[in-house]
Amino acid sequence: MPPSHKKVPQNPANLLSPGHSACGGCGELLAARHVAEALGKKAIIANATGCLEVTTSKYPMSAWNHPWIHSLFENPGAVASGILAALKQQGKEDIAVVAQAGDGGTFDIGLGLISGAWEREENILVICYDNEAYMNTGYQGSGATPHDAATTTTPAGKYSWGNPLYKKNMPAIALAHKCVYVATSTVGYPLDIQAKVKKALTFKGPKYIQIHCPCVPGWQYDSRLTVKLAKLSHRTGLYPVFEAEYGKRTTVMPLPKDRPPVEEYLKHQRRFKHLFASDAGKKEIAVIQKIADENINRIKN
Ligand SMILES: Cc1ncc(C[n+]2csc(CCOP(=O)(O)OP(=O)(O)O)c2C)c(N)n1
Ligand SMILES: [Mg+2]
Repeated sequence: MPPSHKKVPQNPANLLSPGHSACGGCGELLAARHVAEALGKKAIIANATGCLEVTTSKYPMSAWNHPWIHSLFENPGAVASGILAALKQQGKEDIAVVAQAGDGGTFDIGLGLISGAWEREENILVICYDNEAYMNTGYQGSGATPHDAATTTTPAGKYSWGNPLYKKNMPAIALAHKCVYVATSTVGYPLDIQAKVKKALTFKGPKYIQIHCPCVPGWQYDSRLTVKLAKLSHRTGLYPVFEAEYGKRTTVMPLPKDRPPVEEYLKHQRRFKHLFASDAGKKEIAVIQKIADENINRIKN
C-alpha cells in the first residue's frame, strides 16, 4: 500500500478534517465544518461537483469522516433520493440523508433534480453553500450572483455595471415546493448554522438550508474579512436570516438598530469596486440599498 493510502489517525470529533485544499479564509469550508459537526455521525452526504467537493476529496484522500459520495454537478438531489431508497429497503430510517452543493449546483444546474426530490416529499436535507457564483471553474455568474457584482461572465466596464440581473429567491422556490423546513444563515454565525442543521433533522420531509459563504478569490477581499463580511451581509439587510416551518416564517434574526448602509459591505470587495469609481456608481449603490430595504420590509416576523 503506498504511504499516501495509509489511514491517517484522525480526531473523531472532526467530521470534516483540516487536511483539505480550500483557500485560506474560505467561507464555504468553514460553513461545511459546522454543518458536519451539527449533522453528527449518523448522516450520509451526496455532494455535487464544486469547490467544496474538489477541495475535500482529492484522490486518494478525503477530508470527510461521514459516508460521503461525490455526485455529478447536476444530480445530488437524485443521488440522495437513491441513498434514501436503499436505506428504506434496509429498514434504516434513523440516518440523515443530505444533498449539498454550491449555489450553481443548487440554484441553476441541479435545481431540476432537487425539485424532483422535494416534489416527492423525500426526507432529505438540501444544503446550499452560497458563494454567489460558479467559483470552482473561475468565478462565472450564477442565478445567485447579486445585482451589479462583477464576475468573469458579467464583467464591469465601460458598458456594464456587472451583473444586470438580480439574485434568484431560492428560499421562496423551496417554500413553493412545500419544504417542511426552510432556513437561511451566514458563516458569520456558526452557532446559528449548527442550530438550524440540528433543527432541520427533527423534521421529516424535504428541507432546505442556504448559507451565505464569502469567497476570497471570487469576491476579491482580504481573507481576514470572511466572517465580518458574512455578518455584514445580514446586518445590512442584503441577506435575510430566517426560518420557516411548514410554510410559515417562524424566526427572523434581528437587525441592529444602527443598520449599516450597504456600502459597508460592498466597499471591501473588488467585485463591487467599479461602483465606487464614479458618481454614476452611487446611483447603482442606491439600487442595492433599495434591495436591502425591500428585503427587510418583505421578511418581517
Ligand atoms: C454538467 C456540468 N457542467 C459544468 C461543469 C463544470 N463545473 C464544475 S464545478 C462548477 C462550478 C460550481 O459552482 P457552484 O455550484 O456555485 O460551487 P462553488 O465552486 O462556487 O462552490 C462547474 C461549472 C460540470 N462539472 N458539469
Ligand atoms: Mg458557488
